[in-house]
Amino acid sequence: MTTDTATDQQALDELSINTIRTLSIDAVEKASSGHPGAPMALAPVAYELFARTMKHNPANPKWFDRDRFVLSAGHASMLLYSILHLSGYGVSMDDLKNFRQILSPTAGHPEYEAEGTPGVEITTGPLGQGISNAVGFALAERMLAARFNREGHEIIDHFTYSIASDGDMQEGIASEASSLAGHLGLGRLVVFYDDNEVQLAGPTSMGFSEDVGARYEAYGWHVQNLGEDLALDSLERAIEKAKGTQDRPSLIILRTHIGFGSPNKQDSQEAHGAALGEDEVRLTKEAYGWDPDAHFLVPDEVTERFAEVAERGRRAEEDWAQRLEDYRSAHPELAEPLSLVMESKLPTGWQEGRPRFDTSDDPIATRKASAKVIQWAAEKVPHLVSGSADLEPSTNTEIEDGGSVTRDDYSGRNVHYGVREHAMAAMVNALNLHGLRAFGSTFFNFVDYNKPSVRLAALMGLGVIHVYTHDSIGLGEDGPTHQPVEQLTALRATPNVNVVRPADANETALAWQFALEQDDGPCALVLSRQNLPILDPDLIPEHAISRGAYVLRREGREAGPEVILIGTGSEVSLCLEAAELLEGEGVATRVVSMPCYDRFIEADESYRDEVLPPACRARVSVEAGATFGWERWVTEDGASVGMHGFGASGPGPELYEHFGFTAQNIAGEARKVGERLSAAAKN
Ligand SMILES: Cc1ncc(C[n+]2csc(CCOP(=O)(O)OP(=O)(O)O)c2C)c(N)n1
Ligand SMILES: [Mg+2]
Repeated sequence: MTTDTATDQQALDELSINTIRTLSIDAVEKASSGHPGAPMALAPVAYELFARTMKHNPANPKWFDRDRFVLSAGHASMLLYSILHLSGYGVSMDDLKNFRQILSPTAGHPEYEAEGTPGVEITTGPLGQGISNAVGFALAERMLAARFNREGHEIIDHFTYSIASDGDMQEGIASEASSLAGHLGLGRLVVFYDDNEVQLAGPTSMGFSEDVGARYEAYGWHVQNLGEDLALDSLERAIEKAKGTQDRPSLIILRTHIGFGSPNKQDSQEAHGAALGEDEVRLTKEAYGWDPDAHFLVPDEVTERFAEVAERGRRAEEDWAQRLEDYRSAHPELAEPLSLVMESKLPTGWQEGRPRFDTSDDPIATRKASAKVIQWAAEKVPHLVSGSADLEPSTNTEIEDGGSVTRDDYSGRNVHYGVREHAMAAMVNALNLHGLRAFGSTFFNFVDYNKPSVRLAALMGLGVIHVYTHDSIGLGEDGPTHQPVEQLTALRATPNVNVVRPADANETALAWQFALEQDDGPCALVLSRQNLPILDPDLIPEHAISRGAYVLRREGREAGPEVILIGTGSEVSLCLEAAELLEGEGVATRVVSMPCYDRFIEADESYRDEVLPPACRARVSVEAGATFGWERWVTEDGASVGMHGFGASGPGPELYEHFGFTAQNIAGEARKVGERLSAAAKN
């Protein structure tokens, strides 16, 4: 390259970077809301990644072997939208002009949807999530490489890049995930830390003074600090070094200036989360050598520059597609399992041979039944991957003979997340988005430790699964710190989550099948620690979970029930006992098992009326959790046996007595409801 062309190239790079900056500024200005400061500062990094470093094909954002990019600092969304637009992803100029408007693909924070904004790999915005998702993507890449790559066929061979801000670094989840990434030696992860010494409320010095680099070194990361040097060649050299360090994840620290180029707002929190204002925009554009009267301007040279990027990406994918064909003919036995991952699918006929438990079998905890079902599912679904936050001996979630995922061998099927529930859930989201059918597990009470990531899975419509055992006071002596009370209610209130609390081993088998079939929202499998009697499998319909509830015990008269007992999970058997007592007194009693409250809401009205005939208002719900929400099914005329405070430390069976979860008490509540209703009828 002659000096002249080098200078030309530099000028073109600079022009491209300023295009990212001004597009971001203009979009925020037009929306009168958003975050211009970070995109202005980080434009060189986005340009370096998308135009020079990353292996990606804008024409096919779903290319399987692409490098992944996660904008952990989701508030800087305009940085991503600008670079996606310029690179030729399906984000149009109109989309940029509609930044933050209803139904626009350029939402306030990047939102992933199956057929959503092209190039957005995962939803970010709640700080700390993205960097943890990036750890999950990097782990998925290694796990898939270990499964599928063969000598001379590196069919899975990509990197994960992320940009994280001060807020990301302050969040606990980032520490959890980064610690695990270091432990697992995820060398194909490259994170840029935007060390700009400013956050929303003011300078970071108000509440943040640790040495982030030293912290990441202690996690086992490779750390480089470029200071203020954001020259493209410096970035590129640092990235090359990071990529060359294959046994450790990399952190590249950049001392940037928020609101770069803005004469009055650079380095101030004022550039963080508000439009710069018309006058300041003019001054800033002038500082960039930009026409202050131009809006949403993309110079022709920049368009041409990115056309090269698109062309390079197209060729890269073409080359890979050829290699994939070669791979498939060299290893035909791997073609099918790889397709399942690439298409996030289950093998045809996988449901055959679902475990069945008999009434003559000993009572069994649903967590233990789940363990048996997991072995069956693991055999049928090769890309099923288990994991636990240090509780697999208790959640019974290990895939036997599946092996552990370690830094020396990623081919295992059990991920040991350590006591890092939040990072686990964020990583499970990414593992699933990368095609693995990964699930996490912990005690139900600790859903509070990972709920933010489960919520994002719900928002994204990801069919992730979480196994939550020790689901009530029934867990016993560990006491109220471990006994969930309000967790069922909280999860049920979260849109798009299927909360399944099976009543016995057979409902558990169905629940697993249901969970694995979900591909548009998460499923929480809420399981008991204590043993439960096995219900007659012939009484449990195939739609028991998908329709949410069913009649488990029919009343002993043609005219319909006088009383309906509605139970979930471990309380269903108690309802059956109570029904025997009531029926013995001549009260026609129906028992409804409701393993999935959420699904029952969505079931046809006619089906709901069949299960809960509107004429019968004497209804009692029984669940060892908060009663909040049960009015919906028992109506104002019914009653709810549930928890009205926290649990207590003591043996499980005694706690059940103590808190009124006995057949006698349930029957008593039903009688009271019946009496109240007949008294009202006489008045
Ligand atoms: C979990 C979470 N808490 C709070 C916020 C609101 N919020 C958005 S950005 C931000 C901090 C911004 O500081 P920094 O991360 O350094 O970004 P910068 O201003 O440097 O771009 C906060 C508190 C959030 N998005 N996520
Ligand atoms: Mg900051």
